[in-house]
Amino acid sequence: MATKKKTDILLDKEQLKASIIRHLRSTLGTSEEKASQESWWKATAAAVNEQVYERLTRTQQTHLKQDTRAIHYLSAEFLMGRLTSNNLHNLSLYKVCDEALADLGLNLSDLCECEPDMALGNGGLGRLAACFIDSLATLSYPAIGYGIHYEHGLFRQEIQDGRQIERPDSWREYGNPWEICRPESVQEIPLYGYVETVFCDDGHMKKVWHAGRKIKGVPWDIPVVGFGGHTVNILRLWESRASEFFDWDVFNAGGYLDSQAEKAQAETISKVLYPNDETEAGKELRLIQQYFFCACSIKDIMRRYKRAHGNDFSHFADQIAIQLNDTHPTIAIPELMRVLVDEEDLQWEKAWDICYRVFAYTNHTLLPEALEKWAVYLFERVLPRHLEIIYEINSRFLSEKVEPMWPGNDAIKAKLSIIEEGDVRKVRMGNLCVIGSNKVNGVAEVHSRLVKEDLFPEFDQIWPDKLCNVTNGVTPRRWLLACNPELAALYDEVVGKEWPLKLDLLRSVVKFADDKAFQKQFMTIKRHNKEKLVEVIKAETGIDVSAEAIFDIQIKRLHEYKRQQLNLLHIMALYRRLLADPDYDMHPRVFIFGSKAAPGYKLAKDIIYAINKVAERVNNDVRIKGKLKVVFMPNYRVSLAEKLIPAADVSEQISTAGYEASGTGNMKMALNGAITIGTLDGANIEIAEEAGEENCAIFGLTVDEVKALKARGYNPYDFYYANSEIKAVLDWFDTDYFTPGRPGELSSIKRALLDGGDTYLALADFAAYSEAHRKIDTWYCDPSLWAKKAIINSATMGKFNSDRSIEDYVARIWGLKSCKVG
Ligand code: NBG
Repeated sequence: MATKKKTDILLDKEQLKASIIRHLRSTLGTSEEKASQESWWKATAAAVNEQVYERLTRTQQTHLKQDTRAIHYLSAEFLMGRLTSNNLHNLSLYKVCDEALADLGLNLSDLCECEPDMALGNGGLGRLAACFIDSLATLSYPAIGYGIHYEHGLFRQEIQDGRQIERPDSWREYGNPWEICRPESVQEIPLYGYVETVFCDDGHMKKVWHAGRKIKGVPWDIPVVGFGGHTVNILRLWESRASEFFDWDVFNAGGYLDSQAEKAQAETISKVLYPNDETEAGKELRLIQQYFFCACSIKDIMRRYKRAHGNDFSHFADQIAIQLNDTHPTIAIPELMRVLVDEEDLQWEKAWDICYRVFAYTNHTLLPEALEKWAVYLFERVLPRHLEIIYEINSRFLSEKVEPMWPGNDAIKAKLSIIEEGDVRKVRMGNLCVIGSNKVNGVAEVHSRLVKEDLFPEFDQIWPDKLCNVTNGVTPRRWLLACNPELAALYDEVVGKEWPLKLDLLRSVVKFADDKAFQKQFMTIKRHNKEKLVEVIKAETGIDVSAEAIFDIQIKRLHEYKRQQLNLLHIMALYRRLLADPDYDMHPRVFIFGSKAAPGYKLAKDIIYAINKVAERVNNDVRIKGKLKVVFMPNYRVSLAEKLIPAADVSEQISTAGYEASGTGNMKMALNGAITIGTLDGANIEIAEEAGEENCAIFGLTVDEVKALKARGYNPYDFYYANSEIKAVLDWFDTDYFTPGRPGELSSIKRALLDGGDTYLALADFAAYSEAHRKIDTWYCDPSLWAKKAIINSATMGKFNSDRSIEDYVARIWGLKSCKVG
């Protein structure tokens, strides 16, 4: 028998069983007789961790020895979801574990349900970061994710009488077996205070920041297991604690908040994730949160660099790449400048050269309200030295780059300046990011084009090679292998077991798209997934739906630009048609929503309420013979997405063209065999290119048409008066048809669509959307045609593997070498 290599998975079923029982007793302090499901889950995680830690150590030793360039991914959000099944799959231990637990009378998927989601993110941006660190480890790149160890992740959503209620999410109330505290790497972070100019003995001038407070940053490491289990990188999340440090002189001189409040503030920094993904919170706390995790991370990066290179910074930019995931970590740029200039005594030019080579920035949205700006007075108080550094960066930028290109042009200077003038002067974090980064990327082709043409055209003129594209991707390990085991097994059989690494291999399945036997296999799997979802829907909402129906799913944050309201208008229109003619020709359809609204976003919450009220009425109306059902799944999150996505027939991707930077749910649903009904926006365009436009239901205004319509002057009343169905549906909102005895409760939606100007052109796209739905219906009524389209969609999504995105980042931005762990 061949001897096992060091990297082989060492555990067999008996060993794993023994390890789980050992941990149940010695780590959890319980016994087989008494143990709860939760204890069994934790014991299982502990047993798996024996493998994980061993590989983690080996990875770290290898990286230290090889001393290769590493990527540091700074992100305020990492939406990790659950880790148990993911880690088991990536270690190739899932099957063994399943069998081991079955022997013990337990069920692995039940145990996985004990794990709370790590919901340390809002939506696409945070989930993308999670997919990226999975891919980085899978591809053996030295990488570390840096973020915030929020005590409470995104709120838990309850629905009461149709309305969203926010409840705190306490994901680690009873401990999380996948994280390790690292007190040996605690950092101290300064805040507030003042800056002093001192003259050194050698005559040069130096700035000294006397902090008013210091906050302790405690790192928690989450191992990130690459597929195949060779590389285990880490995600390092910082938790804030009050530090003993307190400067009475500064405190007395400044007359700041009382000391108790400041202590509480120290611990508040990592308490909650801001539940806005596309609006500015405008709070001091948020700026401090950003600075806190960036400063901790820069210190950590410095410590590790110095361990290998001492005070010789000439290799810094060769060794270190830092990616800024959106503008949230922008403050890392002036922080690195501060450390290099003030603490390491580097010349400004030298330090700037390093910074510029180290940083790159990803833009995730064009929505102006999401491009962060912080009041100058806030900076002055919280980060006085950083403000000086920002001024210096700005003045050099304006005189060295802008003035030579547009001599004497004050308008351009005002536009490109990091400082926005006005009643309240502001720091524009987006401009700072572009000026301080060597590359700036958008997240889908069309988005990157708009970043160049509309958002940063002058920056593109100054640096023609800086702005680029890296289309998003998703990890096929979580979003196919783990969440859709039957389809994964079918692909194993047909294309071999390499596809989770080389998703392009699925393309060879296209040749079976017409094969009746294969169609049957494929659609039987979809049917099973739908049947499982029927149970989940019943358990979560009490609503009965039939797996016979088309499952039409829209899952994403609630935002007007994503246009859940358009979906709702169409549902109401279908309902009207059915009421007018109960034999109206349509295949039974279940519309499923999953969505959280930012707590302060009133209209978004009204839309959730309206969906639920329409659902109540529609679902209980016997006249329509069950042809239409509407389901709002409460508390949409990663683990729920894993159940919804494999069961989707239709994927709703209906944003106003030009507004959805990319989307990633669109990729996941298509990969699992759903057909996209979508606009030519974000990654939908590339999905349609890959799958073929004939296999998607593309509709609506294009980016250029949206711009043209807006330029002409869009009047939603034109559509209201011209289209009797639109008028009838909108007028319905003013009645009490859906809210008996309470007319007008849903009127805010009509108002936003008419008097509010319908910013996102829902009425303009309604007719085309409705037409696209008819097309979907016709296709579905031809099972073989539908199966063919579904198969082609799934088989052609190879491009949207996040491994491909990472390879693009490596080639276009980071210049890393992979580092195999033996
Ligand atoms: C989101 C976009 C999505 C995109 C993700 C990941 C923000 C600010 N942006 O379209 O809205 O898929 O980022 O890039 O959350």
